[in-house]
Amino acid sequence: NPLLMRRLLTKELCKTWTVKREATAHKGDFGHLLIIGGTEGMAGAIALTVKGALRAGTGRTTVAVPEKIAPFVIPQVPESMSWSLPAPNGRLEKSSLQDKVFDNFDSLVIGPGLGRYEESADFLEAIFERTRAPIVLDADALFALEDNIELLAAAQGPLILTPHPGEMARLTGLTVEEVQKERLQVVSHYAKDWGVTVVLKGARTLVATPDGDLLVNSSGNPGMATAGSGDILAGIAGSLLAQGKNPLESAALAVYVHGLAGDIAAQRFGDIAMKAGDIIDCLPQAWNLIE
Ligand code: NPW
Ligand code: AMP
Ligand code: MG
Repeated sequence: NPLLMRRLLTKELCKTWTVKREATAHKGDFGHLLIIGGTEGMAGAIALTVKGALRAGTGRTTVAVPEKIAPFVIPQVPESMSWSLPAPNGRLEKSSLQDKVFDNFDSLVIGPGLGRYEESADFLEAIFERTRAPIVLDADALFALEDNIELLAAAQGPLILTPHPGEMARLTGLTVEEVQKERLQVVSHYAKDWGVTVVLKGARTLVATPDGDLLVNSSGNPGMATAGSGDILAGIAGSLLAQGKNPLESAALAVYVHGLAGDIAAQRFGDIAMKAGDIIDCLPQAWNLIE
């Protein structure tokens, strides 16, 4: 019974999980994250994901985008390295990966602004074949899994899925209303069934693991119901995976700090005016409260 296993995700819990930096630390100690996504018309989504990751302590970040949007994404994130990938018709597909080697990455994020294409499922599978690193699947990577959920089994390392209720409904075949009515049961059931960590977003975001852990977030506010909000969360979670945190801690700490940054942004700008970029700008203050 998931209701018996649930815990409140609080600042005190998160304080036990933050990554401590030794005086002699170097960037190699904090992992290398590869972020893949973006398409024409959604260059902003992938930029927000990278910015979220950069404000979560990753040692090194590489962003991989279709060549057409690379000139618009890369200048926004000078701290990140980049791959400008060939993308026929602007779509990332299997052949876009060429002979790229994935061995040096400690974690991946796939999906923000990726677009919804027939080629996307094969693209995902080709990435799964190339790496054992843990992966965050968000946004259009989740769309590619609709009717292809068995593809999850092809991943060689642990997965974190970060659906909003609409994406969870698509993944499960339930309606949004059914997902929302039984959020705790639904997220716990599918985390076990799929063997992955599932973050069901929205007011009181839930984090469920395959072995039955269930956390209920206590941070966040409706000002975060704005475009790009979730793209940032995916970057933070990927960053924590790169830093060696396990999927539960990465997902939960990302959810909490993202919500806390959202709460600070709502205080500063108001829940009407705040935009996703404000959540990024408030991440430093949020981390300072958790450390
Ligand atoms: P509705 O609207 O209420 O009927 P989609 P997306 C539902 C990129 N972005 N509770 C909603 O239902 C992303 O990265 C780019 C209940 C609707 O059916 C993706 O790649 C940006 N229902 C791509 O856009 C900024 C909810 O889900 C559906 C719900 C598509 O992602 C924006 C909408 O979701 C965006 O991040 C909730 N809490 N939340 C950029 N600047 O480049 C959602 N729904 O169709 O999955 O589309 O989330 O916008
Ligand atoms: P996405 O729909 O992918 O952009 O993700 C939206 C993000 O904003 C998720 O992290 C949600 O948990 C958060 N969010 C959206 N609406 C609310 C709300 N009413 N209360 C708290 N957090 C929210
Ligand atoms: Mg999203």
